[in-house]
Amino acid sequence: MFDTTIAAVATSLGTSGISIIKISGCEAFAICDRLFVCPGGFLSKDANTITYGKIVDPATGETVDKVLVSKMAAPRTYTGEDVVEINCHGGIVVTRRVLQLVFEAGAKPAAPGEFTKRAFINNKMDLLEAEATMDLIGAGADKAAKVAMQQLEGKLSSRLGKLADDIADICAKIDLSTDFDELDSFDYSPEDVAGELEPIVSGLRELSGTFDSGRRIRDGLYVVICGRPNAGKSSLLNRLLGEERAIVTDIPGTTRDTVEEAVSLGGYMVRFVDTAGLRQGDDVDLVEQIGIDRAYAKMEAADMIIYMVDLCGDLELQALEAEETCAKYGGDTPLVLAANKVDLSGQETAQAFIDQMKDRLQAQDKEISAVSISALSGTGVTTLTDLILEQCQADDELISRGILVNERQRQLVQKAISHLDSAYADGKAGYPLDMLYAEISSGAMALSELTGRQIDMEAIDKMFSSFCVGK
Ligand SMILES: Nc1nc2c(ncn2[C@@H]2O[C@H](COP(=O)(O)OP(=O)(O)O)[C@@H](O)[C@H]2O)c(=O)[nH]1
Ligand SMILES: [Mg+2]
Repeated sequence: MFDTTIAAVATSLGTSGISIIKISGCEAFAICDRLFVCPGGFLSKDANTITYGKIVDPATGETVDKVLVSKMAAPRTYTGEDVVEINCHGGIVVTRRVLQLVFEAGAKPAAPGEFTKRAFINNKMDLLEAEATMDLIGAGADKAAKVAMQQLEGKLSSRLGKLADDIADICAKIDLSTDFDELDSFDYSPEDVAGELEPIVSGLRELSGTFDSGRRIRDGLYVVICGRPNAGKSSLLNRLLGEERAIVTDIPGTTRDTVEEAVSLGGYMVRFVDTAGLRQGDDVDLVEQIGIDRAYAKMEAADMIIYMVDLCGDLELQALEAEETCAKYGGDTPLVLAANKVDLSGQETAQAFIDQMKDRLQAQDKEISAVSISALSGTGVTTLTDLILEQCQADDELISRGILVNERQRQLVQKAISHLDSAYADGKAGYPLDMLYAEISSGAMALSELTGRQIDMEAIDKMFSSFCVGK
């Protein structure tokens, strides 16, 4: 339990119907009582009730606002402490004044994520649920919110909990079999341990395999649009966003830096990157060259590359460059060829180019998707977005069983796998049980760190500091 009482605005500060000021800690009720005036007094109210009254500045007697106040008593609250929520009017000035009075009455300003940190420390949720709370708030698309909600409901925690129980079971059996005081000594061989570890390791591997889907859903699919200057990259970005975000002109080299924007497509978040046109030669000045280098760096990091071709431009040159791009960046990254300006070239030219490109790339054992589009009129853009969505589709059944969504989770699962894998190999080789025990405990420790059952305070502080104030 903490001895300070904290407060913050839980809603975003702006002009709205109401703002909520949240107070949590052992002094929450007393602090509220110093400025909240209601019939019978706030302290006399039952827990889990809402009371109408006035916020009055104790120093001047001036009424600051008419409010509704919720009183929630420990331990059945979000933080596990006494909690008060003041619903005041949602103006910036009035909200700040009420908050200021709460501070003057004894509350300390809450640090980012401090309410959730207290909830974690008071065992109201594990670390995975705390992360999910922030992910739900930050979700940029439906699927991301859905995954966060599954995690918040404990899907990942219970999946991990089951594996952790199985590991604890093995450790208990090793304990029993190495306990020579027991009359009925328990017969448990290193091979038995290996046999029981096998399904656990494969369960963790399966879980680790969900990270790519989880990351794409939570952070968005990273799609880089590249191609020669004037191919229509910025026009495509604008069409996908439904707004004039990037500057479009017929002057080659207009886009000099990368432009990134996220959109929700079919419930998934997709982060599109428009890049400087790829070209070489004396016309390229220093600034444009920096933009081109950035474009290559983005292509390295991409989950998917859209290579745009100007059907009215030099087709052979672009075919060669598309081949180069595919060879260099298209290894594991899916590449879509978008043959643009079909409104000018006509469908026949577009199709002939696409067929030729597919043949040429197939000769190099590369399969690509290709579509003819007009970034100007919108023709073919839905086919293109369908191809993009194929990359994010994650099976709903997979999501419902709990998936990994961030680097912290991935690293700890990897760590657990590597320890348990060593124990498995040692068991197969018939090494002594106490040797296996050390590896298995390290594996179990990594899983405890994941849920936060065993984690040092410094790591906790670091994690919560990236959360938002008021949650
Ligand atoms: N007719 C036609 N013009 C297009 C199309 N896409 C882009 N443009 C034009 O091509 C020029 C270059 O477009 P822009 O999007 O700036 O190309 P970027 O250099 O690849 O970003 C502009 O004048 C656009 O209006 C298209 O599908 N059809
Ligand atoms: Mg551009």
